[in-house]
Amino acid sequence: MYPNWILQRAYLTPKRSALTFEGKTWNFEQMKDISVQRAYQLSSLGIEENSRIAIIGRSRPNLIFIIYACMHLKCEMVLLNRKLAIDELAYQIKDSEVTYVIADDEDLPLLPNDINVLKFSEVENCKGTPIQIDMEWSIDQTTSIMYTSGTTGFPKGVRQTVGNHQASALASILNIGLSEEDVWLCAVPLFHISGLSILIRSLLYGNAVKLYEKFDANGAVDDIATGRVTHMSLVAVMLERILNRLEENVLKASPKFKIILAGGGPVPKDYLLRAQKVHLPIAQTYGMTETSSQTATLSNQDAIRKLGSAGKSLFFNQIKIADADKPFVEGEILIRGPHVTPGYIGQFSEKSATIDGWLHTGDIGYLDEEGYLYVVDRRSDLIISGGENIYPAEIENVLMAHNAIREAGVCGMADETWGEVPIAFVALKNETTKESILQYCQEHLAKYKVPKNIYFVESLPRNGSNKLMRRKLKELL
Ligand code: S0N
Ligand code: AMP
Ligand code: MG
Ligand code: MG
Ligand code: MG
Repeated sequence: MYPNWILQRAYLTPKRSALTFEGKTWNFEQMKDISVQRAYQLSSLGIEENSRIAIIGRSRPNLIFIIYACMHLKCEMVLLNRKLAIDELAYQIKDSEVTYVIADDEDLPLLPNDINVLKFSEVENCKGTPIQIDMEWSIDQTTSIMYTSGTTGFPKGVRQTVGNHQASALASILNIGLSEEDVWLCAVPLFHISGLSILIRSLLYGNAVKLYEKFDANGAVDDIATGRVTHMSLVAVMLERILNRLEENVLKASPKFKIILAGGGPVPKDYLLRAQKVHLPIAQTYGMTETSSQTATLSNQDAIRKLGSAGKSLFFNQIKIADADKPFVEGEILIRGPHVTPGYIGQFSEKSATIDGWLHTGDIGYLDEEGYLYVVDRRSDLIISGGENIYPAEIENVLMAHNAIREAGVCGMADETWGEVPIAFVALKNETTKESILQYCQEHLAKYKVPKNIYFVESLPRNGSNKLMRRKLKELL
């Protein structure tokens, strides 16, 4: 058994800063008091211990209080991506069989009608009867569940356990180091592991988190240049915006600023070189929802010597390349370690996440002679736009449901702003317009998944067994 992270942290360092948001600060004792109160309130409103619930909300302190309250109740929390369309959220809510969706009042319009919703305001205004809060958690207990898209177009709910999160946070700190004054800037969504892992590290380490409701490059540059924050997690698009601001204003990172953890997709080498010039230390990292964040990380000292590498695996983790018996041979990246998910929920609950203990990522890479990982290609057809994953099949499924479309194929296209964006090729059976198709996509897909362009074609490239050859789509342009 392991201690309830929130109670243990409040016991160890009650007066240390835990969270700052828009000029207001909470220490760990206050975080505990508020979250315990919210747990009483949730319980009075019918949220049972160990039940599975979903949470949706803006990145604001009240979202964190609800998340911590659900941890006290040992609920399995499905963290919903608030950028998704109603159909996409409805699928996750149904697949996960949650008893309730606990929702920021502001997010009610995002949700389908036929579900049990508890509004943040209802929880906050409820009287709440004290209950016994468990001091101990078991290592196999599921803390969080995040949906991640798959090749079939049907997202899978990935379990992240107490043990996964602890192993991840410990491996991270053994690599990065820790001091009492550390402040981690969180401007990535809490519904992604990039964001949630910042909160969990804070509970385990006792360091403060500075939370932004939305990423704001000017604010981040100010915090980095003055040294008000020491760490930040981001994706390449955010780094680019920060570099532009630093360069435009002839600013440098404060010597107090320690590290940017850059992940969620490849970081262009040019950004790493630009970062050196403005004294911005960067650690490129390779990780995923299935590994509760980082698996391998490149230290800033190696940033130029091993330009483009995602570094070495962290202490408890192992990486190997399938069927590669020597360095520089490319193959599928396999991962093993205590941070790897035990599996999925819902319709994929029977599917094993690992084979012989190894997570088969689908990503292609190689290890160099010193054991540094290079990710050369991502898992089958995955498009990453600004750190959000998109599988062509999700978009193709929606397009095929349009009454004028006979066949549809989607692929990624390099994009200045987002790294990559989806584009679609369609063959029609009835007359329609591009506008009508885009309108239809907007109704059924998250905005970042709506194809940036639709091309009308006679037919799609297929192989002998009639399978769509997505890699040939671009040749139609
Ligand atoms: C890049 C972000 C911040 C962009 O959002 P922004 O600028 O706030 O946009 P909005 O104002 O909301 O909207 C403006 C218009 O832009 C469109 N839009 C927004 N985002 C995207 C997007 N990603 N792609 C395409 N279009 C987008 C809006 O639709 C809107 O359009 P219009 O004007 O038409 O209305 C935002 O996208 C963001 O926060 N991205 C990051 C998400 C993220 O965190 N991804 C990582 C997921 N992976 C993991 O968590 C595993 C890896 C990991 O753990 C990790 C990752 C990074 C760092 C560290 C780690 C770690 O290991 O710890
Ligand atoms: P997600 O689970 O949504 O975070 O997506 C994880 C996927 O992002 C991985 O399987 C990779 O395809 C990709 N990815 C993450 N980090 C990197 C990196 N450093 N370089 C290249 N691709 C990455
Ligand atoms: Mg109990
Ligand atoms: Mg994902
Ligand atoms: Mg946004």
